[in-house]
Amino acid sequence: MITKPRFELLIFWRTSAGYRVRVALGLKGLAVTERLIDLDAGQQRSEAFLALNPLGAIPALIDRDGDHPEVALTQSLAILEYLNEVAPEPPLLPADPYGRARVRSIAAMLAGDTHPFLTVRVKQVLAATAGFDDAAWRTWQTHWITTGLQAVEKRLAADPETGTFCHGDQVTIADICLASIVVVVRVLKIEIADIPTITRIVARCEVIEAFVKADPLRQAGAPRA
Ligand SMILES: N[C@@H](CCC(=O)N[C@@H](CS)C(=O)NCC(=O)O)C(=O)O
Repeated sequence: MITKPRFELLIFWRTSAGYRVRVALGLKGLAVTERLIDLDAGQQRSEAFLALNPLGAIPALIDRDGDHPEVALTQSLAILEYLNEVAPEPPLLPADPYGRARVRSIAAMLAGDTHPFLTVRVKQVLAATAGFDDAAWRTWQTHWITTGLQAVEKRLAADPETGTFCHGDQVTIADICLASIVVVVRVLKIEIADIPTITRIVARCEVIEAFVKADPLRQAGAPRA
């Protein structure tokens, strides 16, 4: 009998938040099937998807063997914490409270205070209400990515807790969030100056198989170079 993988991930090829979950599942060696939600076709606002996530955003994750297989988990940071609890190895958070707070804070700078400005729904409102064309949207995206990454760079470069990765020498949720913004920068072909620490850390992440396999440009539906 063929059994289905434990997890089902609702996702698109080009998604920073979904990339985070792909990486975490890969790091933990968890089997997953993917269900495509085409953001370009607006499927995130279909009635069926809104029933799973009323915000109309991916990723959403179903844990078929979890306590609530009928519910789709949403919000990438909550999903990463969930995966870290149901599959503790390798840990994606430090063992000490200060370390966990530092990692969650860096993750929030990226996933909470940088990424949302770059989303399709923000683009659509700016186009409809402020007359944004493609050039204005690109200026907007470049501004918010630069602001977020340069703030994280300052923080990482100045802090002795920064090691091979954002926090010491183990991959944490902070590294996953950092790489999730850098891969979007690459897809958008935007150059961000003065981020040497980030560049070093992400290069180190990107020799790890789970990061390589989650690369948006390797997913089904991605444009061919
Ligand atoms: N805070 C959410 C953000 C989710 C999000 O905005 N996802 C984007 C793709 S990266 C999306 O679904 N956008 C669709 C839209 O804005 O219409 C998370 O971390 O999961």
